[in-house]
Amino acid sequence: DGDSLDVMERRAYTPPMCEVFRNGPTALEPQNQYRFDINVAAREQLPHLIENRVEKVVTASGQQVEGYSRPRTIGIVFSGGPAPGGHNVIAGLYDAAKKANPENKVYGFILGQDGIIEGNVCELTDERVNQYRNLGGFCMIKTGRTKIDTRTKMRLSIGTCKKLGLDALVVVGGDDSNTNAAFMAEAMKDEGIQVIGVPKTIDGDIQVKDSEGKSLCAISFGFHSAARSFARNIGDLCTDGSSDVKYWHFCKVMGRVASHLALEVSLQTHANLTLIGEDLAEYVDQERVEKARTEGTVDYTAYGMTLRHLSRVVCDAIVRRAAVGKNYGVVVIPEGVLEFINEVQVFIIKLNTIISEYNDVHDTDFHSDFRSLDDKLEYLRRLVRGIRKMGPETIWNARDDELFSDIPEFFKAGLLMERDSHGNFQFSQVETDRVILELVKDYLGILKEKGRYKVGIEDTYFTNTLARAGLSAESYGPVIFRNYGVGRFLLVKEELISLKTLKQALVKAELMEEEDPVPAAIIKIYEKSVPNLKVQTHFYGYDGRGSDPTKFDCTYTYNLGLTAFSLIAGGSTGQMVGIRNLEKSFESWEPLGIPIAPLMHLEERGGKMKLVLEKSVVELDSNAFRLVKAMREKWMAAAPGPDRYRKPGAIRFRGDLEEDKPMTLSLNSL
Ligand code: FBP
Repeated sequence: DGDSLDVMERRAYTPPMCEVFRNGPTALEPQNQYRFDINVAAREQLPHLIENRVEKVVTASGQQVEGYSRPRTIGIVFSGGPAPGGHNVIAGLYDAAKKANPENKVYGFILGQDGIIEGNVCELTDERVNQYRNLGGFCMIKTGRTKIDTRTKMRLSIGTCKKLGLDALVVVGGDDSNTNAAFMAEAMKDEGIQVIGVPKTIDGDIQVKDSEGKSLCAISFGFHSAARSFARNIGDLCTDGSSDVKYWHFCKVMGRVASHLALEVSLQTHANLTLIGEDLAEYVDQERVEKARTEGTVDYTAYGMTLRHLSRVVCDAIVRRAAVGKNYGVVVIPEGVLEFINEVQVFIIKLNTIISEYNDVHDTDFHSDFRSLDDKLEYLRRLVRGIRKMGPETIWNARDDELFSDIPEFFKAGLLMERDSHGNFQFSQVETDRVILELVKDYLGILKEKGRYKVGIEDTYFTNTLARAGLSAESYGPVIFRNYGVGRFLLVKEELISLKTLKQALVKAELMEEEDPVPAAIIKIYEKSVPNLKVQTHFYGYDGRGSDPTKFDCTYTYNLGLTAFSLIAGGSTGQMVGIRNLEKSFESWEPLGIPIAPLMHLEERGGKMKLVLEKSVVELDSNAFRLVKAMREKWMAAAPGPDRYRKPGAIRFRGDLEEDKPMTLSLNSL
């Protein structure tokens, strides 16, 4: 049917199983050495799950063997964005279930949680599962973003599960979906239905440590494959860019909040500049802090980076590279970078609160009542005019309105866009790269006028010749060299008048005769020498989410599926599957059950504080970040000489694999 050899090879491949799964039936052993700081709200809202312990999958003995093999009916659902490896979670669960008892049934809910609410389900068969082994996407049963967050939805879901006679439900999802899994486990406990979560998300922001920093789940599945896919494309752009040397490539990479994917791409490609949101948030304007200190005040605005400052960081890279003749390069921008910019964050929170208050007061939906951007803006203006005050004080004041009116229209529309079902701001729908690019262009214009953005010298041979003519690169400004007739090269300065100076210098250096005319080619090159920023923008996200999994993700997810069955057979609920020691060799991998409830904390969502699984963001003292920081100058390559790009190449399924796990994972475990 036209499938490629790669696809056929993938389907036929069975990933290796952790040792404990090779030894027959399994049981669970509580691991009391792991402790968590428990949130009071989690204790109140999830009372049946809060005492759950970490559980290790071990070989079963005695009566445990019988319990493991008793017949079971299990449901599985994908929730949220796709991530490479999801099909292998199903394959692992299915294989383990059928091996434990051929009578076991596994159902797949179609289109995410909607499938549970509406009873849209199919029984999984060998044929169906085999078709998707080791292949990307969530195509087998599709996915969705609906959240089971009302009593009615919960009642309908319990109804579906009972009708199917489910013993257990496996939810494959990100932080919000695992949060939802915990609430479902709590609600379904009395019905005797177990709920198990599986840590999925290309964002890589489910990383679990206990309160003493012992790692239980170092990364969510899908991260490695998506990062490799992005890195391959961005690596190719580095090659293209340094070939025709005319474009700056602005690459936005997915990752709703945390910059893990951008960090991994940076390590994989050595792009010239990678913004890391968590790093920008830590920025302190020392000059302003000092100024305030001498005045005996505190300047809160000196902490954290502004949008304008961020654009200057990018401009600095462009200007510095141009100065050595490299008016091209590659910038990696994490999708969620704006989350770390104070002024944007303030807008997002204020707007979330306003929308949520509006919905509560009117018992309606803000986005349905105000469909166009103009209508939404008019509502905000009415708040300023005091027609509708929010709470004791107006949350949207004249200053907010003034600042907001400065923002480009498309960005305003982005900030006022509907939040997702979990109350998250939808960063992937905002053209973050465009927001930054507009500001960069503005500032570069200013720098160009001041003569600080100029294309410089790139060849030391010519630099030396220039020196012989009594001109240093520094004093002379932007020059371009080409092998044209006169004196083997021509030099051009930004202003036409400089041609005279140039000629004088060349004559003095006996590289040109006084009576020689200034060739027309000089004029042509002069035109070229005025720098002109040419930018191509790219978004890497949905493509990487749909890529086929790396060997690492194939093996990881297959074993997650096997572990999910062991947790079910061992009687767990409200646990998330995890594998410890992922950073070590496969022989050391240790399948676990991790309690979800103790990992939760309160977070602002849609203007309200909600109990959710805590996301992990890039730690600035991690080895991976420290390495990227230390290499920044080198990878920026704002000096004469070659760029330092690294070619990560395509995701390969066969042959020796150069690097078999995320670099961030390996570095952070050193
Ligand atoms: P999950 O957290 O569900 O895995 O999704 C992650 C993600 O891919 C983000 O990186 C991105 O911001 C978002 O989904 C895009 O969502 P949508 O698919 O709704 O456009």
